[in-house]
Amino acid sequence: MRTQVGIVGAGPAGLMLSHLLHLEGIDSVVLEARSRDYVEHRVRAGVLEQGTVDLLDQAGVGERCAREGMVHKGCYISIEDERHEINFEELTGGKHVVVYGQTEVTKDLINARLACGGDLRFECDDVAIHDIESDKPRLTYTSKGEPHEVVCDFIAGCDGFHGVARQAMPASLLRVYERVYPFGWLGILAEAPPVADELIYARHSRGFALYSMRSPAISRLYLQVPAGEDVAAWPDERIWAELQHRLAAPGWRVGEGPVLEKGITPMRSFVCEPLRHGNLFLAGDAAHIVPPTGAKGLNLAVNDVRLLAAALIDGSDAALDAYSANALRRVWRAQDFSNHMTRLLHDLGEGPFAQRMQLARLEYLDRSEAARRSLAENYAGLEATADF
Ligand code: FAS
Ligand code: PHB
Repeated sequence: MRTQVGIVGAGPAGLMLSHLLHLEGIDSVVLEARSRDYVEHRVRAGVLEQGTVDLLDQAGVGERCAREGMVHKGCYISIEDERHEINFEELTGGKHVVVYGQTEVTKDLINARLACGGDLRFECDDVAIHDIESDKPRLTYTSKGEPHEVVCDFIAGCDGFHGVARQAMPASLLRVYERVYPFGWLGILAEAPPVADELIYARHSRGFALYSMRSPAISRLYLQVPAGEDVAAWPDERIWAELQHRLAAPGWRVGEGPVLEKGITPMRSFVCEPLRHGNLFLAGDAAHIVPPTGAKGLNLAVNDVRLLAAALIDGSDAALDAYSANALRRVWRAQDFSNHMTRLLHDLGEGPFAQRMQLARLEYLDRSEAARRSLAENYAGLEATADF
């Protein structure tokens, strides 16, 4: 089998890349290890930057997001039981974010790919990457025990943090930067109509909490828990009781309901450089992980493939060479912002001085429009450009 771009992974990065290339007449094949059903129902991110929504629109896959997405002009920062709004629209001259589940973005992209004859292959086993330094890199995999090979001009590794693509980069060339946080997020999806009009990020002496949502019927909530915590230690009643504590506000209670999904996500900051070796390019979680406090994971993956698609469409050595540095510029911006939000709002376990520093930063955020504007422009998303 022959194609122009072989893509490993049918997450937001791989699917969006395949579609952007298709719109410019470039063929691609997407190899995905899991089933379509699994990929479409894997609960992850929920906040889309303006730039991500714009790109979905430009790519002709934004219609359902425009219809069902929840436009948020800001978010709340809650300190103990005091709530403060950060109004993105006022502070950024009109930008907002859209709450629309990653599951829905994935479904829309898969439908769009298949509607125009896209070559998506699910349940591919033993995907392997070969000859990335040649001008005919290859992908091999098995399907139902049958071996297959795809010969490509380029390979895009969009297979997430635990994929094979980053492992195919020569270890001697790869620079890795990592920070692991001593806590994680216990996340639940609940059949409980949201009772807040915007997300609530809560800094509380008992630990961080986040009130988010997916639709007018579904809430998405998170609690800071120690790293390595066993989800079995958190029966639903205990989760709700803790959420009520950390998200408390006068005359307001978290709306409770049946818990549909529950899981713990470890928190880390991770970047590998460079994002290209030979004809292998990395994008999304395959190359970098941000703590979800800044809601940047999905948005960074989409920004990477916006830049990678442009480079592959251009096809010149200069454009292909520039991809790594261009994408990493925004990756480090998002790393700094996500780390800042994580240190601002979590119980860091670093003692009383760190706690007072945190409260001083939160107090400054409340007092300074400049501080709020900086948070707002990073959260809503900085301008998408050819080199950033
Ligand atoms: P993805 O991981 O989404 O996709 C990679 C794909 O490659 C997967 O479908 C995988 O099955 C496939 N794959 C892996 N190995 C393969 C192989 N060997 N062969 C073939 N296919 C292979 N971000 C937020 O902003 N907010 C959140 O709340 C949030 N929650 C998250 C929760 C979890 C548990 C995780 C892991 C991430 C979360 N994120 C969140 C970040 C998330 O949104 C990612 O940034 C986003 O999924 C990145 O998209 P991709 O790079 O496409 O990687
Ligand atoms: C989510 O809705 O899942 C979500 C929102 C904001 C974050 C992280 C996760 O910062």
